[in-house]
Order: sequence, then structure tokens, then C-alpha cells
Amino acid sequence: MKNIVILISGGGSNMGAIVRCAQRDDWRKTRGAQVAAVISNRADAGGLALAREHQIATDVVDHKRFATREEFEAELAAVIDRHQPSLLVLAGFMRILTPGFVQRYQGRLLNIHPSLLPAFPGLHTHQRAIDAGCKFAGATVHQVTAELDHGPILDQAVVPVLPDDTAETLAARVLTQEHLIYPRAIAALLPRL
Ligand code: NHR
Ligand code: GAR
Repeated sequence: MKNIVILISGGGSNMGAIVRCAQRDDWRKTRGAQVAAVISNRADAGGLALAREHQIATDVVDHKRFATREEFEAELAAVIDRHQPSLLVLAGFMRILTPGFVQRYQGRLLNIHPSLLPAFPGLHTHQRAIDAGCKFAGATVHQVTAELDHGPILDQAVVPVLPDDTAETLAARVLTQEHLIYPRAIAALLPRL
């Protein structure tokens, strides 16, 4: 079985979309794959309860307990590797990962970023797109490399930026598209893992 491990920091709606798609399309039978675990760096992440409702194993590795990124990541990797992942999925995971961690999961580590990369890597993407006067925004699924939000692009979706948009209304519009493209990109990648 190809195990998928999902890392979250917050509400976990992308994680929920992946889990629902895996159930609906019966990934265990059709792709020999399953969401094996959901791991958060924040104990209060809403996505943890959602994962438990789906009988998925959950874990918390709180980055604030560690003095350095390397020590945090060593514990995170140990928890991840208990589930022998074929694929590691960042879904609203908010900690930058060091080159050493990325190397360990090279080629099987994905992220979804709420902009049309290579535009607006990093944080606060929606406000930056509005401030730049962009007429379109969107989301990007990409392989994670050592350089933040720069890995090979697997899929994108585009939404309009409307005249009265705030960062919140634009984020909500982008998020509905994220829920479509992330499960689709994962399903497309699974046969190659
Ligand atoms: N790590 C690497 N090496 N490469 C990528 O492409 C990564 C990554 C880690 C996370 C997600 C990302 C995004 O899609 C991601 C992609 C967090 C930050 C950040 O600045 C930036 C980008 C992303 C995630 N985090 C702060 C930090 O110091 C903390 C911010 C917070 O906790 O709110 O790690 O946008
Ligand atoms: C999503 O919009 C995701 O693209 C973004 O955070 C949201 C998480 O929502 N990710 C980042 O900004 C990474 N820096 P979710 O927890 O409901 O999936």
C-alpha cells in the first residue's frame, strides 16, 4: 500500500478534500494508496479533529518545543517515517523546511501554494496580488525543493480577482479551486511513485 502522510498547521480543508476524494474514488482499491496519517505542528489545528472523524491516525509535533529547525525536523521525520510514506503532502503547513529535510523526501514531497507561481512565493499572497492590481489569481501544486515555492509545477487553477475583493474573499475563491486541483494532482502522481 502506498501511504500518504499529510502535514497541516490549520483548518485542514485541503487535507479534507484529499481524504474525501480518496474515499469517493476508493484509492485503496483503484490506486493501492491510502491517507495513513495527518501530522500538525500545532496542537490546536482544526484539521486534527477532521482527520480523527475519518479514523485517520494523527500526531502533533509542536515546533515550539525545539530550539532549532533541525531538531524540530528530526522529530517530525521520525514521526512521519513510522508511517512509511510514499508521498508526503504539505496542506497549509506553515513551517519552512530545511534543505536536509527536503532531501530526505525528494521527489515525493508536494505543496499547494495559494498563488500562480512563480508570482508571489512566500506569505500574504492574496493581499500582494490585490495590491499589484492582478486581474487573475490562483493556486499552484508543486514539488517541494530547497528553495521556497520554486519546485516543478504539477497543476494550477486560475480565478478572477474582482473589484471589491479583500484578501479574505479572494482567499475563499482560491481555496475552492485548491480543493479540486490538489486531489487531482496527487491522483495523477500516485502511479509514478
Ligand atoms: N519548505 C521548502 N523548503 N520549500 C517549500 O517550497 C516549502 C517549504 C515549507 C512550506 C509551504 C509555503 C507556502 O506554500 C511550504 C513550502 C510557510 C512559510 C513561512 O514563512 C512560507 C511558505 C510556506 C509556508 N513560515 C514561517 C517560518 O518561519 C512561519 C510562519 C507562521 O508560522 O505563520 O517557517 O506558502
Ligand atoms: C490554503 O489556502 C493553502 O494554500 C495555504 O493555506 C491555506 C490552508 O488551508 N497555504 C499556505 O499559505 C502555505 N504557506 P487549509 O488548512 O484549510 O487547507
